[in-house]
Amino acid sequence: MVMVHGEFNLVASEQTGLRGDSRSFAAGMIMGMAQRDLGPGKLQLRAMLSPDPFMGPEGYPLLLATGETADGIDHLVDRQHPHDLFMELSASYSLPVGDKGSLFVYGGLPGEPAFGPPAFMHRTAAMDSPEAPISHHWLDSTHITYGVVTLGFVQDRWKVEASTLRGREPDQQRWDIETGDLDSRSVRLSVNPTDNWSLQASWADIKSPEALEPLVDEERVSVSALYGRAFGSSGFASATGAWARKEKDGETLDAWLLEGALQFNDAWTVFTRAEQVDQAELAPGNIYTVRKVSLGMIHDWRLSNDIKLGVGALINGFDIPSPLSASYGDTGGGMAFVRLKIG
Ligand SMILES: [Cu+2]
Repeated sequence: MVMVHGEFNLVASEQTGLRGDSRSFAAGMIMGMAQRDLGPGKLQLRAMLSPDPFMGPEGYPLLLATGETADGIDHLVDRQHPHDLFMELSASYSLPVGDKGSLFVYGGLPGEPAFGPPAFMHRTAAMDSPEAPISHHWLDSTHITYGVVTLGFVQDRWKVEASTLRGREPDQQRWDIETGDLDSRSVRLSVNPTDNWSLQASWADIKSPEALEPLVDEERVSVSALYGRAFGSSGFASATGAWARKEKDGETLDAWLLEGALQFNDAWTVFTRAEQVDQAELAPGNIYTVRKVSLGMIHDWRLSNDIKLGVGALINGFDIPSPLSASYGDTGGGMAFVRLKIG
């Protein structure tokens, strides 16, 4: 079996205030998956590529977002970093065990270790929004990890996994493949109590994630719940609730996320997200709890069975405490976008 899926967004983004900026960019991904029986089990190969490197090393403006670097010298602040060209190149092999169980091994260069909810671009409640969450570096930024091996066991509705991984985040060279020791680890327990719910709790011990702070290690914990069900004849309703904690340099930093999407029918989808993050990088030396909400919609036109063209927009609201708020001025923002969805 072979499957291909692609999604491309052309986005015009504006973030207002003293630390805002505006720019247009292309984002998205193309994903291919192949699966076949091999011996007593199943082999799966996955490749996922992103056009993000074309944005340039500084990514796009996103107030209150931090993480990674554009030049290897300064932290990216109030911007979302571009993703690497290779988001995933992985192989996995799973072996049935007993009646409802299976044992699997997964390796990726890059790949996604067993930590957190699915990355935002793969969550049903988030995938219609072209905007990255500001909680990305708490919940799901490990989705591109250059070197990961995971061993997992599935029993009916339960799954337990353990990963060994390279802790360092991708560097500012977005076109290459990086290597290094698998110096970090994570574990995750997941359960789908009903067909509508998917819950997970996970923990990670990450060695030297940031190139600019090589002596700082991080411990992360996350808990999340995903909900989904059909809506009307062709729509869906979906939601994510997540919390994560980062322990770093003696500091405890929490992030909360709630997001939802409602597809009324084949044409109309509304989506929303609310986040609260304890941010230590917006004003070095201080921790501020900042909040953001987004609300958007998209209208799709079906061009063929497998291809949809959509036009959408979203608006942002920010809540920034003083005295930090003085450096931001009058914040606001939004995006307008055109999307091509294939497969
Ligand atoms: Cu990411």
